[in-house]
Amino acid sequence: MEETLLVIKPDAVRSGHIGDIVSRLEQAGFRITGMVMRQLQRAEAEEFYTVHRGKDFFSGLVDFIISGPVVAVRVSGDDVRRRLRDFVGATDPAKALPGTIRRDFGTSVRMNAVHAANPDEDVERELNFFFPAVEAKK
Ligand code: 3AN
Repeated sequence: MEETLLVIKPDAVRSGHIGDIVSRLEQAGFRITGMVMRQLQRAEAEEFYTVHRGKDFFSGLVDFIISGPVVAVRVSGDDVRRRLRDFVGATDPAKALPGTIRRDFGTSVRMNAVHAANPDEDVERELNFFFPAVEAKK
């Protein structure tokens, strides 16, 4: 069984879509195994998005993700890393397929409602960022 991470971004939290997004996940059969609301500090956000350091959109991305609280959701199931990415839709909401979360709740490439961990990057690192593994008992 796989685990992956979805983050409901500040735009979707502000517009009151936490429940809609969580509900859609459940209706589609995704199993939610963790959830936490956090206000990220700048240094934490820079660390979370470390793979994008140096890109022209990096500072705008960090400014946006710390502009309000986010909700991190751990999702578990067979092949969920790939399936959740499909469910979320393309980075640009205008190009995302009908019925996807970004198409319905995103408003721009930056304000695209959710982040879904990229299966080609370090999903475990992203999960640990929001859901740190409890240290094993000695
Ligand atoms: P995705 O989240 O679809 O994997 P990435 O990894 O290319 O997309 O980009 C990470 C995040 O950075 C995106 N979710 C988006 O919010 C933001 N982003 C990507 N490209 C741009 C851009 N050209 N302008 C503004 N923000 C961007």
